[in-house]
Amino acid sequence: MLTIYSDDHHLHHGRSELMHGQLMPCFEMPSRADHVLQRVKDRELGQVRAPHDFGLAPLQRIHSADYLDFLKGAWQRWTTFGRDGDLLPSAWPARTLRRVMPTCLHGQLGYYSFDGGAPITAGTWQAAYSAAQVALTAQQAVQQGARGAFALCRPPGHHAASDLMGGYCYFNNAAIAAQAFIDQGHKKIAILDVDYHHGNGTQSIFYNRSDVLFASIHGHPEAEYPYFLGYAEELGDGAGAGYNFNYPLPAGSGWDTWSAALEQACEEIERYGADIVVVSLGVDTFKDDPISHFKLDSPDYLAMGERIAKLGKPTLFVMEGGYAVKEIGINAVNVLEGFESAQ
Ligand code: OKP
Ligand code: ZN
Repeated sequence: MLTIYSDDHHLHHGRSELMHGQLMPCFEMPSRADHVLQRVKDRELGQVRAPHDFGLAPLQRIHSADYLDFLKGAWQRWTTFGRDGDLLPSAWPARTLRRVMPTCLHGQLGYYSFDGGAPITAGTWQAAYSAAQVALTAQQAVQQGARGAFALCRPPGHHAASDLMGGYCYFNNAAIAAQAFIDQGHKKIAILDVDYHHGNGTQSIFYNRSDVLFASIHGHPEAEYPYFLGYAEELGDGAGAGYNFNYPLPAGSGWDTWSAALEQACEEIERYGADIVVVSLGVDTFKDDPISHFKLDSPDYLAMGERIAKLGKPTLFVMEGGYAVKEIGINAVNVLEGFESAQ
C-alpha cells in the first residue's frame, strides 16, 4: 500500500496541555508520526511519497474562509505582542454568551475553537496545511484506482469542524478527502471513524448531507471527550437524516464489544452502497493508550483491517489519534496489513 507522508508535521509541536489539573507535555507529539513511518518502512508496506500541493481550494470546500484566514494569521498576530509561547484559547461562547466576533486575538481564538486542546505554534499552519495535502494526495491515488492508500496525517483532523479547531485538530483531513471524492464525481462516500474519540467535527460537517455517511465507534460521550456529541440518537438531520451512526461504548470495552459495533457500522456502510470508504484511523483504542479506556490489543488491529477489507470498496486510511507512542506504528500498520491480506 502506498503511504503519503510529509516531514512538515515536525513544525507543529505544542508544549503543554491541561490534564488532571496539571500542565503536561502534549500527548499529540511529533514522535507519533515518526513511529508510524518507521513501522511502514520496517514492514515494507509499500512506497512512501511526499504530498503534492493542491492549494487551499480543497480546504475551502470544508472550512470557512474566515477560519482559514484566522489560522493563517494567528501566529503572526501573537508575535506582534512579543509572545513566543503556545497560543491557547481560554474562553468560549458557551450558553448565555453571544456568538459575536471580538476584534482581539484571544476573543477570536475562543470564537474559532471549542476547547483548549489545540495549541497554535509557529509551525502549526504549515504542518496542518501539509497534513491536508497528505490526505488529498492519498485521495488522488485511490481516485486513480488504488485499492487502498494511507495518508499519514499529523496533526489529526476529526475533531475540527467547518470553523472550529479543538482536540489536537485544525483541518479535518478525512472530510477534505471525502469532499474531494464527491467533487470528482462520486455520489456516496462512507467515513468510518475508528478513533477512540467521537469525530465530532466530521459528524457536524456532514450531518445534513446524504452523500457522505458517517459512522463512528468511540468511548461513550457521557463519560469521555468530546462529551457534547457522539450519542447514539444522533442520526443526521434534513437530507442527512439516516446517514449518521454513532456506536458509543463503555470504558473497558475490548475486542468482543468493539468488533460487534464494527460489524454494525459495516452493515450500515454495505446497506448504503458506498463508492469509497474513508477510514479515520485512530489507534487510541489500544489497551495501553495513556488517555483512553478501551482494551484492544495489537493483533485486533489486523482483524480490524480484514473486516474493513471485506467491504470490498476502495479505501483511504487517514491517520488520526493514538498516544501509546511505542506501539502506535505496530497498531496502525497492523490495520493496513490486515486490509492488504484480505483480498
Ligand atoms: C484527539 B483524537 C484538552 C484536551 C482534552 C483531548 C483529546 C483529543 C483526542 N486538554 N483531550 O481523537 O485522538
Ligand atoms: Zn482519539
